[in-house]
Amino acid sequence: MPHTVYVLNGPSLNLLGTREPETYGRSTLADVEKLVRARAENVGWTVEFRQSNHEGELVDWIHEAAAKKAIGIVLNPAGYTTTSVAILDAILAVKLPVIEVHISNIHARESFRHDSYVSKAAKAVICGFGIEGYGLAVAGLAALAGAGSK
Ligand code: CA2
Repeated sequence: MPHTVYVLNGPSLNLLGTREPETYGRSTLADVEKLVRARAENVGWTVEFRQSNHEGELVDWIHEAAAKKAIGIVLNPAGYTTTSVAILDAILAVKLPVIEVHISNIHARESFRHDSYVSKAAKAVICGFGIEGYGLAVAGLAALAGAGSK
């Protein structure tokens, strides 16, 4: 059975590519999915790619990833980054490697974006690389898992 990586996207990321291109670029979430699937395929992994505007649904998917024995999670928590103890607790509970991704460099933006609950439990954090950050996160998980390219 191939390993599965869960790629979870938080609120409003369904709008990627349609607003604020100066901050988030012009790629859509469908482009992100395509990129991630290609990178996962390189290491023989399958992808569960999801987006939700609801905190509890993201929590459920983190639990699901663990129940399904996923190899890890790539998570862009979007607006829940700086507010969600529930998502932090879910990550602490599942003990899967979580790579936190932000398209923009949150540290070069308003101070309210800097303090991430998710970072307290994430294995690694990638921000500011645009959507390439998702590809880097898959590569990072593959390096952690010792998966060679296929
Ligand atoms: O840079 C990122 O990936 C963020 O996680 C995006 C969040 C923001 O709250 C974080 O501080 C940084 C916002 C996601 C909203 O998604 C949109 C995408 C395109 C256009 C409008 C909203």
